[in-house]
Amino acid sequence: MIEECKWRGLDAIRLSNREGEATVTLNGAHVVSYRRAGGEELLWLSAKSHYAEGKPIRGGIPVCWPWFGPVQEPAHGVARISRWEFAGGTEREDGGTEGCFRLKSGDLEAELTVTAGRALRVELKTRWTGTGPMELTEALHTYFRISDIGKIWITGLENAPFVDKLTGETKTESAAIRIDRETDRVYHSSGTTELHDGGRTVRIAKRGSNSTVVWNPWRDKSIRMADFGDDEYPGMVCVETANAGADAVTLTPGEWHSITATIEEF
Ligand code: TA6
Repeated sequence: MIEECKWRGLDAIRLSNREGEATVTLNGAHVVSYRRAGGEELLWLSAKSHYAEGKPIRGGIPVCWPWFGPVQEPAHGVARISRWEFAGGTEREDGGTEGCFRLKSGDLEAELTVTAGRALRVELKTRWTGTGPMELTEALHTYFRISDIGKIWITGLENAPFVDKLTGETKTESAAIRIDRETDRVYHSSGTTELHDGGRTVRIAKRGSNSTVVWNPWRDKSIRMADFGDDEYPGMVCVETANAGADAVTLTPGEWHSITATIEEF
């Protein structure tokens, strides 16, 4: 089913079927909720988040585009604070329910396709219609709901080089990732990662992405963010499907570039 609805006062589209359900606000084409049939909410939302047109939502899957990070104002680009157009939906043969959202920003076009079913699939396509090459950085900045940051571990990034954004160093680690402090890492990796939380595993497979960002603000940074509760950090972790930093994508006029995250819970 594909329904227009209101979600915390925001215009949204709900995509639902026997296998799962997702909700996407037109503000930011922001996936704010996904659960598979019989499952619990996969995505984390801050109790302090803003829910207003033109403001970023703290949680869910912010679309960071056409730049990632504070490289320009606004941080993480314009997509997550812009109103996207809902361009229609499809009930797929494989049982998934798909919604397509579009945004035009100058000579850049973005198209986000969200598919809800047994898995959550998010594809962000970009086309540059200007002249000459254009450098793009981007992220599907996914916030995962977890039981406790001290109990989870992340696999799939062992031995992948990462930039530690807190120190600027480039390092590798051979072990699975466990988090016990503020963590902000941009891994150079095109591989699948898995988030392990007690008996549950969340698999994040991807295409067109050479960066995986792992982030938890811990307490001091949480206190500095007005839309993030001081003591909320233990309940979330970001594992982001991105092209960031040295993994920037150079677009030639007219070509479509695509990045996809497929998220499934076991
Ligand atoms: O993806 C991690 C990160 O780049 C962190 O450095 C932190 O800034 C986070 O994104 C949240 O950024 P935001 O602009 O949403 O507060």
